[in-house]
Amino acid sequence: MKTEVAIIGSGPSGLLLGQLLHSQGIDSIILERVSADHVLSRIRAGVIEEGFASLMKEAGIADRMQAEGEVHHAVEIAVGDDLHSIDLFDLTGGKSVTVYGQTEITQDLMKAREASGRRSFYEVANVCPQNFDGDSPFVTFEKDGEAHRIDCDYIAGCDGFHGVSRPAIPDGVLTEYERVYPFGWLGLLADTPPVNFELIYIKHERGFALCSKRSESRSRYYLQVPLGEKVEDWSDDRFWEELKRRLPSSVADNLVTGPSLEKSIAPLRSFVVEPMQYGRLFLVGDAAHIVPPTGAKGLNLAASDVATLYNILKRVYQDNRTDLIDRYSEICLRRVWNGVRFSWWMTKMLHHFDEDKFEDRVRDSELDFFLADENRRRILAEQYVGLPYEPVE
Ligand code: FAS
Ligand code: PHB
Repeated sequence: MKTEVAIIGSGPSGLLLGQLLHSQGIDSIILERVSADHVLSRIRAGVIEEGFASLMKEAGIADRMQAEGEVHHAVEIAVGDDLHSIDLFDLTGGKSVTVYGQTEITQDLMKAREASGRRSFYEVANVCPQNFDGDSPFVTFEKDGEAHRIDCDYIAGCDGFHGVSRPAIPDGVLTEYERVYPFGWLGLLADTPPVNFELIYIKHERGFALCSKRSESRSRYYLQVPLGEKVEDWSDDRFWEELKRRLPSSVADNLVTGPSLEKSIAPLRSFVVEPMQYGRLFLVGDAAHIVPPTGAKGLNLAASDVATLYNILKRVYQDNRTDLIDRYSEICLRRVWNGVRFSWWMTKMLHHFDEDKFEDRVRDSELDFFLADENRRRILAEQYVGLPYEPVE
């Protein structure tokens, strides 16, 4: 088989890249290790930056997000029983975020991929990117026990943190930066009306909590739990009781509980690999970086990587601007490190760490300092709505 861009991974990064390339008449083949249903069963991100929303419009897949997504002009931070509103719209001169689940985005992208007629292979095995340090890269894989080879111009490694693309780069090329946090997030999804219209990030002595949503009838909640916790030790009742104890009293009475549709524990880490490319192989999204979800940046950073790679490849195919190929990693990493820093900062300020009391008090003081003043709240707001995408010129 031949194509212009071989894409490994059919998560949001791979699907969005494939759809944008298709909009410019550039062919791609997507390879995915699991079934489409399995990809859709993962409950992940919920907050979309304006840059991502614009990209979805450019890809022609924004209709349902515009109809069903919920635009939010503010976000709230609870410190113990005090609720602080961060007026994103006022503080950023009119910017907002959209609440629209990653599952819905992936569903919209899969539907568009099918309509585009571009080739995708699910439930493949032994995917192996090869010869990408030369001019004729290719990818081999197996499907139903049969071996296949895709000859291509470029390979996009959109295969997440546990994919094969990053490890395929020779030893000694990559530098890894990592921070593993001493806790995880226990997430619960339920068909119950959300406790609050705005999202609430809660700093509490018992641990962090987050009140989010997927719609006005479907809630998404998270509790900070120690490492090693098992989801089977958390009954729905235990989850709801613990969440209620961490909620500020002004909203606790609004909590509507119900049976969980999904419950899982996600470990928290910060991770970046440099560079994000090698020859004709590009690392995109979670294949190159991971952030703790406290800043709602994971999926949004994946989107800005896709925007950069798409804009480079568009210029390569349309204007023969092959000089831009080597700019991908440098452009992506500037925005990635801003997102990594913001996610680390929000995680550090809002979570309960068991280290020495001095660090805890310094963290309390830092959060109070930024909440206490409009100009300092603006620093938080501008990063939460997302920094601008860097143009490719
Ligand atoms: P993904 O991991 O989504 O997709 C990679 C795809 O590649 C997967 O479908 C995988 O099956 C496939 N793949 C892997 N190896 C392969 C191989 N060898 N061959 C073929 N295919 C292969 N972000 C937020 O903003 N907010 C959140 O609340 C949030 N919660 C999260 C919870 C969890 C448990 C995780 C893991 C992530 C969370 N994230 C969150 C981040 C998440 O949304 C990612 O940023 C987003 O999924 C990134 O998309 P991709 O880069 O496409 O990677
Ligand atoms: C979610 O709704 O899943 C969500 C929202 C905001 C975050 C993290 C997760 O920061």
